[in-house]
Amino acid sequence: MYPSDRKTLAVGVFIALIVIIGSVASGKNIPTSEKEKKKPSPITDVVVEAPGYTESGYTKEGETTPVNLALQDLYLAELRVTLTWEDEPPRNRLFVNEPDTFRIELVNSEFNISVVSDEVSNPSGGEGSITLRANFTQEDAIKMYGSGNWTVNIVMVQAGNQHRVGLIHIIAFVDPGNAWSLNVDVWAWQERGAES
Ligand SMILES: [Ca+2]
Ligand SMILES: [Ca+2]
Repeated sequence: MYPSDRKTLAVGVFIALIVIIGSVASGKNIPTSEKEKKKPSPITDVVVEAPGYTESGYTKEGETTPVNLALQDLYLAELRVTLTWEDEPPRNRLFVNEPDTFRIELVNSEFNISVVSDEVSNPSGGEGSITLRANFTQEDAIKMYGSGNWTVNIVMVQAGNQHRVGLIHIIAFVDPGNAWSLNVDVWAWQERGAES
């Protein structure tokens, strides 16, 4: 190999290196959002209602009943969770059944989501109700698509006992817990190609 050939080779390697370094650097400089724009989003801006859930059950005082929601096939836009309950009627007119207190939690452990309601007591002799709402951006919906980890926890905080009218501190009958109804309304970002 002649000295002049070596020089040519060295220059060639040097140019190749510049090209490689240049392409890596320009790749890094492209903002993520611009890269994403090149790929069409799987969803549109339209929000559509999806099938909801209705469940009922009974939870003892101090216990939690988890209800799993199968939402993996949706690009979630909004979840609205409503718990309703009615305390048992008192034994007779001489008794009062003190209100029961619930709390609900909407949880997705995979995405560190935990929306917790206040603790709510039913009005004496009336129906208690708690509603939790969670909204998700299109970006979040795309990230969470496919997650099967949605759970609503129904927490029976306290069941107020029955006592004789006027004798608040003397328990006549222990209230062990309460029945409830759960309703989950679901809205999702419409999938591209599903427009009617
Ligand atoms: Ca009660
Ligand atoms: Ca009760």
